[in-house]
Amino acid sequence: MPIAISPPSISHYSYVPETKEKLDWADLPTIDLSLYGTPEGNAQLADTLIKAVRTKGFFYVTNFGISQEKVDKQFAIGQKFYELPLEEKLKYTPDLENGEYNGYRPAGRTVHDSGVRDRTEVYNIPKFDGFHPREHPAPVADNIGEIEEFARSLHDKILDPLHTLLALALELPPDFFVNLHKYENKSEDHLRYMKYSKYPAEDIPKLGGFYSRGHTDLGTLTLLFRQPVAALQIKDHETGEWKWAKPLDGSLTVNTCDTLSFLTGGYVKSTIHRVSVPPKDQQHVDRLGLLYFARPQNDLVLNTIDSPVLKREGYTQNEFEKAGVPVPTMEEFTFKKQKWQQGTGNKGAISYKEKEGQEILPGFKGQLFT
Ligand SMILES: O=C(O)CCC(=O)C(=O)O
Ligand SMILES: [Fe+2]
Repeated sequence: MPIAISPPSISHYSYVPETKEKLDWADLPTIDLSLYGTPEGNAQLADTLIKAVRTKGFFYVTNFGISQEKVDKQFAIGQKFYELPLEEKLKYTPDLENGEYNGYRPAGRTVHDSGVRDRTEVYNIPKFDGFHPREHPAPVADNIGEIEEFARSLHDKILDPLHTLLALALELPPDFFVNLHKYENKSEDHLRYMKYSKYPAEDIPKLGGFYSRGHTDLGTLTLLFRQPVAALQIKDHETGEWKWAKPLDGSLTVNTCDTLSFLTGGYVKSTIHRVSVPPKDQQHVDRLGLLYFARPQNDLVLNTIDSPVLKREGYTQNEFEKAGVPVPTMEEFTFKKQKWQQGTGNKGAISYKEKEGQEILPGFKGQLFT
């Protein structure tokens, strides 16, 4: 019988070599999901997880049960997408000024202090929950079944276990967070292919050291797949020091985000991270990223949850509640923060300085960090 071979162009992705430089790497805890599923394993992992998110805000996840081949295929699809001509990609740009974010975001909308523009492109693919129908260009449309399967597997194999562990750590019913993130409920989760194009050597000194400024993400958890160009840096909650996130084989990195901080009254902090200029031996390559942004259902009102741990520890009010302002729903918060992140005030491009400190909602300001 003939063997079906898929075209090499889409099934293959070559990773660039890792840096040889000695960087100040973060020492991050690991959630080994091969231990998940027994009462003892879950108790141990829940303890590691809550300590990780309260101290570092970032952790590795290993043994999550999705093959490297499936991950590589997603990078390959992302790469094919970015090879499309700009005019083709621009056909998929949503109303970024008003907080729409699924589809294509071109580079050049943010201006560094020196006047040099960013070189970061984003393609976001919404959750396949029936509420977000979208047209996609060929490299994505031709593989949409596999993309859906991959996105759903992230939910089942990674997010559900992490959400269960988090509920255990907060002494809540185990399905508490799983139920707020049900795949069939309308939410603004998305899968992202992200490309940071290399800069001409003469522009690198004009970047102030960063491809993008320090920020927090807006959802509950962000999953970042391993890619070898060192650039992601994390601000340690305890020491305030910036450390590099090391690309570890067979792992993904996870960070906690704004919504989890709201829901836990600040007990779990939203992690500050930034994208640095890569080390010298990697400045000549493009950096392709694969990410998944998890968010609870849109109609959730973002009040602090009722947890025995939070009560005992005194984390019973988030910033909205403390300020006595209306507490937004997830949908309201998402679109307002996306608008702040992506909007340029209809000018086409905006500086970091102009964005810093703008009010997103009463009780919550947009912050950028260096
Ligand atoms: O590319 C990275 O490593 C991080 C990207 C990031 O922080 C984001 O897209 O929110
Ligand atoms: Fe981020």
